[in-house]
Amino acid sequence: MHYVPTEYRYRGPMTRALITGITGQDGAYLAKRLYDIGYTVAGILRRTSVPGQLKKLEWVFGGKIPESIELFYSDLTDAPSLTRIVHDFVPDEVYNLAAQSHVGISFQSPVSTATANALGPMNVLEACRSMGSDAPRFYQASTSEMFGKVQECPQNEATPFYPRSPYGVAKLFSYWLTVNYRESYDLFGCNGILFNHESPLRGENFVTKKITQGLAQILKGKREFIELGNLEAKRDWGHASDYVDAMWRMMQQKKPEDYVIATGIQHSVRQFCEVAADRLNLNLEWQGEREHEVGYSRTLGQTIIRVSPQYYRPAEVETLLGDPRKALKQLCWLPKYTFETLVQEMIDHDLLEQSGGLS
Ligand code: F7E
Repeated sequence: MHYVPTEYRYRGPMTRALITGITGQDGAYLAKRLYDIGYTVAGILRRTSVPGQLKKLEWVFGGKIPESIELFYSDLTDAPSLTRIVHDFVPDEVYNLAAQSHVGISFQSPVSTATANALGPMNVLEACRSMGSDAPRFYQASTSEMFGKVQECPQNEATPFYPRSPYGVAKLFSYWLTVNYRESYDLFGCNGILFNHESPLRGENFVTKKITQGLAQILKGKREFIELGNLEAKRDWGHASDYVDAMWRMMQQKKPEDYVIATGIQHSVRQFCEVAADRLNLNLEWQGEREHEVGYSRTLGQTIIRVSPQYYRPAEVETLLGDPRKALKQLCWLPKYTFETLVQEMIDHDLLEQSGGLS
């Protein structure tokens, strides 16, 4: 499954990778992946007063983060400190995963979203460029949100962009900046245009985790119902561990290019609810219409899903479906997870957590 042709440029166990956003879902999976194949891994994290910032990273390493993984405090808006870290650590590869990643919140907080998601990557790129001939390879976490109001279906690397949120607009800036640094300075910069990717480590305010965690809590009698927004939105959902493997593969290519990473299969939020509820034998039945619609569990004899317009977005991305053929062919990338195994893994994890089986 993870076959890598020998002509791929893998520089051996001395390779050094710096990951911004190492404490997030993708950062944690990528750190584990690179560590496992012998990289020296370092990460950048932001100082926060909220405890548990390292939880995801600890989870992927089975409880304890290896001591060899160096963690630097910085921020994508702190250009001098980013430059210092790049000069001190001297990475071969930089993965820029840090971002304000919630699309809905970007409408409420557009300036901080643009600062982190547009100016942030510029600071990281500048830090890389300042290394001159020792400049590391650079990966930018680009996103299917750039397709927004989709101009064709499915979306591939040539599909015109039409972002629909401050998040998508800011990410478009970084996408083009990466292309521009590649063309202007011969920097090895590539964009992974990743469609939605989930896992047990997904943040609690993204729809998939909200559903799997919420339904597990309902089953354990810890809450009555969950509230969701647009049930008709369609997404191409994959698993984060498969997607970080694609990130690494594009960084081993001879030439830097941009790749769509997706499964090529689409489901609606409604279907996600149905598959998740089915795994828990909740016998979900939809009743009513629009904001009066509810999901009723015949097993529990109660309403478990309500629709709340507070989760509607000012401009919605109704449908996303990726065409991953370039990645399949050039990167020999093949996802291991299906939609069903992804939902199952998230449900299993959240059920165990709600039963007190995970600390
Ligand atoms: O929403 C709808 C919502 O917040 C998915 C990020 O990783 O993927 C993610 O962005 C859909 C939207 O992800 C609720 O309106 C319904 O249509 O899980 P989400 P997203 O916005 O697609 C892309 C590729 C990224 O790059 C982003 O960083 O679900 N939806 N009800 C809801 N969404 C949320 N969050 N909460 C609800 O209650």
